[in-house]
Amino acid sequence: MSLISPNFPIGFVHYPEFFNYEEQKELITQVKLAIAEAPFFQPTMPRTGHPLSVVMSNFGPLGWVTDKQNGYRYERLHPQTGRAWPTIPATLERLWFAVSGFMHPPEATLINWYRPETKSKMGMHVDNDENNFNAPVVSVSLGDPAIFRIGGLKRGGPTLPLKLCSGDVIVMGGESRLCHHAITKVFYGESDLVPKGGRINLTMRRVNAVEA
Ligand code: MD3
Ligand code: FE
Repeated sequence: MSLISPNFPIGFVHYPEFFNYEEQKELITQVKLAIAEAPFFQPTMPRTGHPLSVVMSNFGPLGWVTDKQNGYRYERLHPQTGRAWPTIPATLERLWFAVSGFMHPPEATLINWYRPETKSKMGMHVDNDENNFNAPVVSVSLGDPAIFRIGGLKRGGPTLPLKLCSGDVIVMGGESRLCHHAITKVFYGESDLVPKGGRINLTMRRVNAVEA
């Protein structure tokens, strides 16, 4: 079932429990395999070098990275191992074609781990490091539930909350694609899905324009 809220920006769709528990376990297995090849790294803010509260890795031909020196960008190689990112699991690629309405494959799947030890959250931001805003962003939530908040195109306006639970999928297309959003709270310790606890979010994106 998909839910479209009348108060949310046009193009935002929520699929509560798109993946059942067994499928969620399988996705966690895929994440563990990927992390063995491409370990979680600590992203840091451009210029200040201040650490983000989540740790990250990626699947796909491109991975989103950030550090003090070079800031937010997509890279083909892991910042520490210098190796290519693991390929996007078939289950996620199938999800993309099922819900994105975009005929070209995703190029990047960011893996965010919200750790219980650091009580990770994510501040208000816009995803605009891509060169293709025609494609939506597709995200999968796994593990502890969280409060996601979405605002408008401009910073500082009103925001609306949505609780994201394990197995939920959200699609941010249309006008929602460039809206501000944040993870303001994680209910740590509620789920036993993630081996070391916390919440894993997988965010699939198209980075480059589609060639003619
Ligand atoms: C809404 N991740 O990685 S869900 C991110 O749960 C990010 O880890 C959050 O924001 C998380 O950038 C939020 C995904 C999400 C991604 C892109 C969006 C929500 C969005 C773009 C526009 C509006
Ligand atoms: Fe985001």
